[in-house]
Amino acid sequence: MEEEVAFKGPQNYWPQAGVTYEIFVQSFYDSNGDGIGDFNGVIEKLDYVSELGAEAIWFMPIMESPTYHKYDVTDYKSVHPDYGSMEDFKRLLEEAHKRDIKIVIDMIINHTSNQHPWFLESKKSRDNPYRDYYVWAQKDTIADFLDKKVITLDSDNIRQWHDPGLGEDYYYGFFWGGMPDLNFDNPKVREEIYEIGRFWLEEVGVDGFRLDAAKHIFPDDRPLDNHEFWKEFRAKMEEIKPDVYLVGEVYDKKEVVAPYLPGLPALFNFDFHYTLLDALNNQDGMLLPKKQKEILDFYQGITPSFIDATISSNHDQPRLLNELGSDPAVYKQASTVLLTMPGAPYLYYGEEIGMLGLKPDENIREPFLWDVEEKDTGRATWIDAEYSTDETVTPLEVQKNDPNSYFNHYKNLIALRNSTPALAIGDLELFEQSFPESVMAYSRNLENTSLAIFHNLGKEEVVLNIPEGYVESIFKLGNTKLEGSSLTLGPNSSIVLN
Ligand SMILES: [Ca+2]
Ligand SMILES: [Ca+2]
Repeated sequence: MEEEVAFKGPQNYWPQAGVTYEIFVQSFYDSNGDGIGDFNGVIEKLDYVSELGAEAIWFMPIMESPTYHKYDVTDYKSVHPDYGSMEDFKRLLEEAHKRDIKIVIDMIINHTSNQHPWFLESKKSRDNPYRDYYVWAQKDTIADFLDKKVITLDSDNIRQWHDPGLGEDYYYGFFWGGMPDLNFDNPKVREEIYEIGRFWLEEVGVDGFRLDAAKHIFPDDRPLDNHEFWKEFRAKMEEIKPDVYLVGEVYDKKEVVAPYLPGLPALFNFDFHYTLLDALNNQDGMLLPKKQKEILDFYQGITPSFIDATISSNHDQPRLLNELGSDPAVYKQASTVLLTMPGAPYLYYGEEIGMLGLKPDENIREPFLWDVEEKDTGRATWIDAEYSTDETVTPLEVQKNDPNSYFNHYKNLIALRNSTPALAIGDLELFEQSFPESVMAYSRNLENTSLAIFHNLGKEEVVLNIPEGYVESIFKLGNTKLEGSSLTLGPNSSIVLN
């Protein structure tokens, strides 16, 4: 197994196509030995993020919250003290910007914590000034919904209406009772949210937001109101920072996702994630390129300018290596597909060293393994790792010295993408001719450059005739052989041809 990279040299493709690295601060790097990752720890590892080739970081929630995951905020203008002070965070921003790394933070506005001062006020009485910050209903008006089981891609909650134990009034919380939904029909709530956006962009200096639960602002039967809200949000944020970056989580299929584009110029492509897994696990060569072409054409029909945020995993999914039968060859191929397809790829921390983890969520968010345990002074210990331990995952420092490690594979591929314009921003085209069933084939085209990319997802060697004009390999994974127009692809091998 040998990898070769021909091109090198920096380019700046973010946000259209550069790699964004998703960090869970809690599990990343603990700088002060209290067991919890922190901002100063991230600062120490910014050079690592650069080395990896990522151009931006998305931080999972950093604001005050009673839970370890912090998706239920109690103070929108704070940072969680476990992670450090606001001064530490501002220093992090400054250090990141010095290295040309953009910072995007998770913004959770669909709901707050039930410990948020607004909610504590809201539940006091019907005439409290904060009552209408949330969604309330009398029990008898929502009788039909009380035990209704609602299961969506992003929630397996069985009920949305919750009893605070104060009489006949129930409140709405889409995900769970600990996270009451804000009432976006109330203009005061919208003003509060815009002010919070202003605070982070103007006073703190972040580059943008990842918008959590973007399709749940209004209930499912009001999609048009959701689309309108995000257009208003975008306009307000662009008044403050014209180049603000907004990426939305609309956890659904393309028909539901695309209408959000005018308000949320970047959207996560969850179809990409699921189709990638299907393709690799079923050795179905053309499934993903066809799907991806369909999605991009569909988006194009809605708006000509959008950012397709592609993902191979994130903090809500089982670790990618687990999803792929723990097969290292398939795993390396998954990232080769992600990083040779169009889009703005997101890389979840730890995937570059092959971290493992299955649900519950805590275990797909385990501490990063920087070095072998006895030398790993920065490893977080807030949780006892069940899946990613020294016995199961090779720590980064060890991987750095192995040219065939996951880390070097990711690093080489990202470097190739960053230095190859057609790979970063070229159009996606499918070939007219057909190839063996296990072969994924597509080209990436920009001006006079055309790259042909072939992946054999199968476990048997295949031989194919490639289209004319491609003569030289610029990246290889696994066993491949090109002789004239005859290309031999070993099991789980990939090649990029120029
Ligand atoms: Ca710490
Ligand atoms: Ca909502």
